[in-house]
Amino acid sequence: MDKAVDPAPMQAARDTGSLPQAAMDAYWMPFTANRQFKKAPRLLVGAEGMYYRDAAGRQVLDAVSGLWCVNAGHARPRIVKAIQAQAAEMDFAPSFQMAHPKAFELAQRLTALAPAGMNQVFFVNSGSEAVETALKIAIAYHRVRGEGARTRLIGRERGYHGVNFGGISVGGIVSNRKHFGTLLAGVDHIRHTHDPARNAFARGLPAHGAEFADDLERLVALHDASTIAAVIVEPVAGSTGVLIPPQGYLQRLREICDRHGILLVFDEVITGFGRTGRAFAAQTFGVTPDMITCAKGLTNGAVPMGGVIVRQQIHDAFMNGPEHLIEFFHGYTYSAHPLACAAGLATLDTYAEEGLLTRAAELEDEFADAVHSLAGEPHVIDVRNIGLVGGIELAPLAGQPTRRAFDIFLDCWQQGVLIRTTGDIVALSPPLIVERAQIDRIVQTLRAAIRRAA
Ligand code: PXG
Ligand code: PLP
Repeated sequence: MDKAVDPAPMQAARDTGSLPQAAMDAYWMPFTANRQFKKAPRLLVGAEGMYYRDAAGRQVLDAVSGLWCVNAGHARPRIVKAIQAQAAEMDFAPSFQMAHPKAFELAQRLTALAPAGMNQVFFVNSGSEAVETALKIAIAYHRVRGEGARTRLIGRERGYHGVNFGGISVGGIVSNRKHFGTLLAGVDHIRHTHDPARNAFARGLPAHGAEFADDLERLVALHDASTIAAVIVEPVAGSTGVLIPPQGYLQRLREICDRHGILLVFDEVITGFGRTGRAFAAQTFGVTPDMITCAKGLTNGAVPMGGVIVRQQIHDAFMNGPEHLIEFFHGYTYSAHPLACAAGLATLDTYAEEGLLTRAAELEDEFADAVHSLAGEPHVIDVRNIGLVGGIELAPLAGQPTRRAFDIFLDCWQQGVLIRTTGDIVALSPPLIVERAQIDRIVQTLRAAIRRAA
């Protein structure tokens, strides 16, 4: 049977601002209400700086850095040129038993941004792969040191660590887990840190809840430390709806891990590259983990890439045995892809030249004032902020959870502002180049949408 193929969906989109139904059939969209979307598609066709252009030619202010990744804003010329030049010079280089110079250069530049002692990086292609890689490094690390019984992995309720099996196993978002069977064995979770009864409308780090870290002691008592390889947490939980760590919480988690020989992994896929006011949230909070997973902002979202930044001594523990043998049986075809490395180098140059990795700290107070001005609007039950991240939690519409926030998302889109919602929480995370007037426009658009919402 012949399959009808629309010859030029892009042209159709340009001409009509939309796509014929048939042209949308074959694409099974990720994390999307597919049927609803295809009835009223929201199509982006261009991007520059703080703005997207949609298929109807409208400018849309990007209040979420795409998906938390375009930290330097869109289509930055330096990054565009670097990708174009690399594609022409060398499209691909195998990364197993071979390498290209930019991979080493990017590893050096990236680890230079990381906390002291974190001098090694393993390249992957996404945050999800970074998480799988970190979990595997943790288990294998204990094994090469003769502690092969340390295989248990600990995550946290409401955590998001991507969508692969390891990541959803340590993750704590029910809808991402419940469809997929028994997941990875030997995983447990500490409790989440959300405590609106004590912390609602806190600015920055909430005052209460350092003791939630002690939940790790409960799991140590239950499983014994000798069976636990690692704990993985997001320093700021993003996907679940912007949960800021209580004051002292991450320090306490670090202390408990140290006491019991457990590795601490910070999943900085969202918090990395300036989102909280320093290169990494580890630096913002003054807590150094054993591994940092990153992705997204590493290439400004322009080419898929992730990495696991690892303490020197963890890497060194693998460098044993005969030198002709592979030390770590892991890697991806596209690890350290030349286009990604070129994009990464140009991205780090852009961050450095424009001071973007600390810009969120400079704007933090004004951004906090702006988002906290939404307290008191209808349905708003909490506002949270850190760096250039804001979370606005709404009371759900009775009997229709997520509906209110999604309607607000659609309203903002119609008004030309792209926000992000998860459950009934609105998340804001604009590119780090955002101007003050744009912060005002984002918040005023959101305010009007909240007031209009059912
Ligand atoms: N860890 C964390 C902490 C993340 O936030 C991943 C891992 C997975 O990364 P990849 O590149 O495999 O998607 C993420 C990704 C949202 C949203 O709006 C968040 C993410 C991705 C898409 C949407 O909350 N986080
Ligand atoms: N599946 C098959 C059959 C493969 O040959 C490979 C890689 O060679 C993979 C999956 C993994 O692909 P990637 O390295 O891009 O993750």
